[in-house]
Amino acid sequence: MSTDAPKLSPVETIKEESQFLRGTIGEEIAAPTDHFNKDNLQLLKFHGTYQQDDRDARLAAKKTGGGKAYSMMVRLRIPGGRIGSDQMLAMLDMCDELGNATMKITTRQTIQLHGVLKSDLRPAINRINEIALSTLAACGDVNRNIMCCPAKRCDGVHAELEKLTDELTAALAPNTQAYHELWVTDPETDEKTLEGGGVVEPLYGPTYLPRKFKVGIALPEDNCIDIYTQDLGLIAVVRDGSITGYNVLVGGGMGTTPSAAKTFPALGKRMAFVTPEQVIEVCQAILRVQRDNGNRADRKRARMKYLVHDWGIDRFRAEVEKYFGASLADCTPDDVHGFDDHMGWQEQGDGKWSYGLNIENGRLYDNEKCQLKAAVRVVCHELGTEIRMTGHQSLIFTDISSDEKEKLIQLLKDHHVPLTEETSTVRRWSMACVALPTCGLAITESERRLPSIIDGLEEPLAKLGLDRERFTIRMTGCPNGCARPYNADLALVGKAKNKYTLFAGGGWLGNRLAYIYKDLVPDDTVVDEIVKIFSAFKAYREGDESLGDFCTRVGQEELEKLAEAAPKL
Ligand code: SRM
Ligand code: SF4
Repeated sequence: MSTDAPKLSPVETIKEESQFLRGTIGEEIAAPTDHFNKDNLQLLKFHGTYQQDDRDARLAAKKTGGGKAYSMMVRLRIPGGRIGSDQMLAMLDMCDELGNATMKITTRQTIQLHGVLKSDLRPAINRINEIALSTLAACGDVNRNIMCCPAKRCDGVHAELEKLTDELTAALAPNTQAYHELWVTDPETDEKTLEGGGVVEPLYGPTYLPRKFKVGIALPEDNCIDIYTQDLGLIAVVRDGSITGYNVLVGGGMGTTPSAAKTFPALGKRMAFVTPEQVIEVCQAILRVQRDNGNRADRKRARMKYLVHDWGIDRFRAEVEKYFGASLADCTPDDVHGFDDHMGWQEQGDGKWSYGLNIENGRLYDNEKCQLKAAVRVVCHELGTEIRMTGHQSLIFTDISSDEKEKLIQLLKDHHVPLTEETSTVRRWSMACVALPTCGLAITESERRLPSIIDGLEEPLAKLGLDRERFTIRMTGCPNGCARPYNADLALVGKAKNKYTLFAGGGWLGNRLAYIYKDLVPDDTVVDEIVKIFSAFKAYREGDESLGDFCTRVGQEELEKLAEAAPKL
């Protein structure tokens, strides 16, 4: 029998045969091995965990004939990045006891533990659930952690956004009992409830989505969650202090494979306006359109951005309206026009304060120079603050009274933590993905390299008088785009061993894609190349245009000429 339907990708079969994400994970957890088998690895992602091996150790082992040093990365789902100080303390304990003693705040406002041994995986996820957090759907072909402005503000608008984030998280969550059975209940004594038939997952069905799915919610004046990079973005429309609805954007996404022209980064497209009463059902309808029509044969083209691109926004919207059962209104003109990173002191509106602490590349650690982890621990302990994580891998301590402000700063100073006020603007607005040594897809360094690149840029920026200029520099160890490089003012994307593609012309507002300025830039020339761009910006900038606006106005070829022509430092 021949059929024209393209062959499904192998991951589709794994999902279908998995009994709603069970596979043989239970048996493998019980087995005395140091790693999981291939099929279960795909399923484990839905449970919030990835198998990795330390790539530094792999390299060393190669020389001595040793094997891989396997461990698990465990990612939490923390809607809008809101977490209690007790929960933060428990996670800090866990990273010391079960992880590699560091904790990573991610670009989607959540936490990752690295270095968890297979034998500690069940206890780790179990403990996470015991503190009322979860890892379910932190990864996998489902809706991921929903991003939302983390600022604590005592106004109706922020409260409404937080409520929507929580409701939408529940409305788009997978329903399978497998998670509970594997990690939460006692495998020895508790009964298993093996499921069958599509009704178990009324929203997803037995094969879930063709690929990951990401949602973000923003305010026009504050695009701190990068709305244009989300599969589904909601921009709140506010009139007289109340939310009247949301402009819905669809089809954003960063990942690309440079050698495959069929793949590309894309900004979300404005689709329709929805009222607060419609928003959840419309989001479910969008997810279902992608579920039923997204590409299940080619995972490289399975994200919703390709469906939106291939169909065009009008056809996509018509299909969403069909699933929703009614036509939708057009978008209002409201769009993003500001970006607050919420760093430093900000008033909450209830007499209390929040303090945003810049965490370089989101990594919490302790060493002789700086005891960041210990500082967060003591602040949580002594000031009992609620913590919020930002989409720029940083954190915000909330609910600080005026009397406690000095104490908070002193605690940070006692642990030699650089205060936000002492951090250069360029460092504050930079971010890097994890990359080496844990990321299996990394081609180059990123998180471990960006700090020294920023070191090299600070002095030239000061000499040029640009040290207070706000622009984003983002870095990733491969083209997958985990630090959202393709809409930044400047970006470095790992392309080959020790070589980066240098992008220019995005912007801090996040609503424009950057272009390739130079490809295969050797690591040791990266700082020089960027300084030359700064010099051109200083010499040829018009008015107060931003770095990204300047790069876009002049374009790639001219920028290269201006970078050579500009006075050298
Ligand atoms: Fe990511 C895969 C880390 C945000 C696009 N990402 C990975 C993996 C799991 C590597 C893998 O598949 O084996 C990385 C784990 C590394 C490690 O050791 O921890 C990884 N991604 C991260 C994090 C931790 C980067 C960070 O330093 O903060 C971020 C976790 C976010 C979260 O909490 O959920 C992270 N990843 C992103 C983002 C940014 C965002 O979502 O806002 C993107 C670009 C947006 C997008 O999805 O288009 C992103 N990650 C990818 C892709 C490319 C997807 C694509 O459509 O092509 C991959 C590879 C894949 O899925 O095949 C990937
Ligand atoms: Fe890994 Fe690439 Fe993502 Fe960086 S961008 S974390 S190297 S997959």
